[in-house]
Amino acid sequence: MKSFLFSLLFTCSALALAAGSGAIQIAKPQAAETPPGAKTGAVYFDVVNSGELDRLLSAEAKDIAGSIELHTTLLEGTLMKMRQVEAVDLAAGETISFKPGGLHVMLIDLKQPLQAGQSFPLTLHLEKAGVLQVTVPVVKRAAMMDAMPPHHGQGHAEHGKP
Ligand SMILES: [Cu+2]
Repeated sequence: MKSFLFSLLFTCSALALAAGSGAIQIAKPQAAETPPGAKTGAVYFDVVNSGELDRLLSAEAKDIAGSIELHTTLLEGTLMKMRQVEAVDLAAGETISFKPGGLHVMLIDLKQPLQAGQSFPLTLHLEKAGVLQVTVPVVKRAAMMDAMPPHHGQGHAEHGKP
């Protein structure tokens, strides 16, 4: 009985992986290099949803970061502040951009600085598409599209921690 349950679970997760590679595609994944001693970093990408409405629920990269949160960036007065979001809606047929100054995947408690030229695996959990594996290259800050907002990497950004 136990082994039957196990193989059933295994089959389900294999199906989820196959579904994940279909309707949802992750394009242009990248993370900015971080200065020595930095405890946080951010991952950006485009989510191309060619299927029905889905939601990005969470992400993990256990070798790289102690924890990961989904963040959005809001302008409060003249200050750019990051806020954790529970999930990110991925509308049917839309491309949702995670980019500097907007939505991003926040790497918290980095185990080591991110160095340009490296890459690391990131696991994304989606409500319908299941589990997606993404390889994220680390790029030089200057190579990021547009300018990085000043709140990133300067130590005064809030991460919802006491
Ligand atoms: Cu953030």
